[in-house]
Amino acid sequence: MNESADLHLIIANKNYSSWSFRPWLAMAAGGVEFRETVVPFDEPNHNQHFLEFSPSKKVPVLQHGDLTLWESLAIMEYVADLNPQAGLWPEDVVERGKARAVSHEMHGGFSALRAECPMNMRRKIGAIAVSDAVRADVARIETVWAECLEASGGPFLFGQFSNADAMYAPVVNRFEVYALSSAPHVEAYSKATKALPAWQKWEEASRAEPWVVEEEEV
Ligand SMILES: N[C@@H](CCC(=O)N[C@@H](CS)C(=O)NCC(=O)O)C(=O)O
Repeated sequence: MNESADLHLIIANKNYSSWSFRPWLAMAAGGVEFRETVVPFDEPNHNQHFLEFSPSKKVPVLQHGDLTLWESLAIMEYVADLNPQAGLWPEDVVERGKARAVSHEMHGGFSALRAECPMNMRRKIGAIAVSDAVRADVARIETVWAECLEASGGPFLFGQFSNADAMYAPVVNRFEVYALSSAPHVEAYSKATKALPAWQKWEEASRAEPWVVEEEEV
C-alpha cells in the first residue's frame, strides 16, 4: 500500500537545518519524486510543535502512507531501498559498505564541528576561533574525503553522487563559510557538490526564508 502513496518529507529551515538537508539533497539529486513541507524552528518554545508530526520531536520526518520515519539516515536508507534506480548507494557491495561507514561516521560523530560551526547557508564567509576538537574533526573529514576521492577518482566520494555525499553536504557549507580548510581536494569536492542543481535549489530557497535563528548565527 505504501508503494503508491507519495513521499512527504517534513523539514525545518533550509538555512539552518543540516539534518533536513541530507535526505532532501539525496532525494532531489537522486531524482526521487517527493513533496516537502517546511516547518520553521520555534526555539523559544523548544520546537514543541514538531511533536505534532515527529515522534522524536526532531526533523527530518518522512511520511509514506501510514508510515512515519524519523532519523535522517534511516530515511535515506528507506528511500534508497524504494528507489534502486536513483543509485543512492554504490552498486558494488564493498563500496556500499564503505559508503555506509563514512555516512555513519558523519551521523554519529564530529560533534565539536557541529556544535561550534552550525550550518548556515546564508552566512558571509569568515573564519572564527575554533577549538582543537573542531580542528581534529576537520582533519579527520579531510582524510575521509581524500581517501574516498582517491579510490573513486571523484568527482563525488564514491564516483557518482550517493547518500554519502548527501551526509557530508552540510560539512561542505561549514568548511566554506567558516573557512575551515584550504586543501585542494576539499575545494574540488566542494565545487562539485555545490554545482548540483539540487544544492542550488536548496540554497536559493534558504536565501528567500524570512526567519533568523539567533542561536545559530555564530
Ligand atoms: N539524529 C537526528 C538528528 C535530528 C535533529 O537534531 N534535528 C534538529 C534540526 S537539524 C531538530 O529537529 N532540532 C529540534 C529540537 O531538537 O528541538 C537525525 O539524524 O535526523
